[in-house]
Amino acid sequence: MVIRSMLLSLTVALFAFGAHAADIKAGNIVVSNVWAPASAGNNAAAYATIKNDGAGADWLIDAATDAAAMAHLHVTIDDSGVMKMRVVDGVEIPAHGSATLAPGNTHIMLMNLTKPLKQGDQFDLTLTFKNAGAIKVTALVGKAGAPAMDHGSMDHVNMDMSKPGSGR
Ligand SMILES: [Cu+2]
Repeated sequence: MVIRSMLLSLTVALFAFGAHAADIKAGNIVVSNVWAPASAGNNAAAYATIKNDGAGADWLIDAATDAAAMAHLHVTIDDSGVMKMRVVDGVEIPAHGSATLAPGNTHIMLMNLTKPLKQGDQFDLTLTFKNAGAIKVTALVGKAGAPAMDHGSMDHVNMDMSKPGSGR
């Protein structure tokens, strides 16, 4: 079992080495650079660049993955010098514009990971947009995070753990 999982990790690592996740396009939405830093605790965050080629705004309204028990959309806010995270109903992708989910900024919070995210791993993520619908993407696991990505040390405000699935 141990050997088998080691071989599996090796295969995944070899596959991920030098791999570049392809842009995924659905309707007017193009999702690229989907990644997550290697995890240090039970939770992690996933990031992506989302482009909207359409003439109307769209909203990322939900995220789901088998890699964690729950996925929430979070924004990071500076509350008098203390960085806190807050659940949001949606992330706007402006018309002919883009939104970047990045460390210290808007992110997809992965709560209670199924297993630790190791550098070189990848996992599926389904992003649901108000207009473009559900888009399945692959996230690549990169280097462990800088302190700004350490969600374990950050407060979560307005977190309702009784609400599974999304921040809605
Ligand atoms: Cu968060």
